[in-house]
Amino acid sequence: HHPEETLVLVKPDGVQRNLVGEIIARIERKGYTIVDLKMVTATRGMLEKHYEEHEGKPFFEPLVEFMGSGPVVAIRLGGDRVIEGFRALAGKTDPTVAAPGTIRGDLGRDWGAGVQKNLVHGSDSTLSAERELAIWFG
Ligand code: DAT
Ligand code: MG
Repeated sequence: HHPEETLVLVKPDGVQRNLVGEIIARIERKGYTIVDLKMVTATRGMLEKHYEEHEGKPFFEPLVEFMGSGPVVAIRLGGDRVIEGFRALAGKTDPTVAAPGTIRGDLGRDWGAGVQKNLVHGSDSTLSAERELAIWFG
């Protein structure tokens, strides 16, 4: 049992680029615990819920389409302050400017679709983590 849990997704670009092992290795080296893990192709319904805070924004539709374009790896990750800690490991949303040393900064770049292909998702608060873990792990 962990004091805090977060939802991590390796997005379709991470799976397609064979970076699942690299990303999981970084999470494990940091010391967090993989509590549960699965590969899943998300339904539109799941993605609309997952990204409900972004509904109505110009990038919402392409984001939902991209996230459903192939399988993702969903991870229930545990550890003290893991929500904040994984966000730090992931780096800034835009991989072009994400700091070297972070997942997005080391492994990501702009592939012509703006900041959409940024390899990973991590919940941004305890409330989001609870809500998102329910969507992906029931
Ligand atoms: P994060 O994934 O760092 O929490 P977010 O919650 O603001 O970022 O946005 C969710 C995802 O939506 C993000 O990973 C990539 C995409 N996105 C965010 N801002 C965008 C923008 N201005 N243009 C295109 N895609 C964007
Ligand atoms: Mg977010």
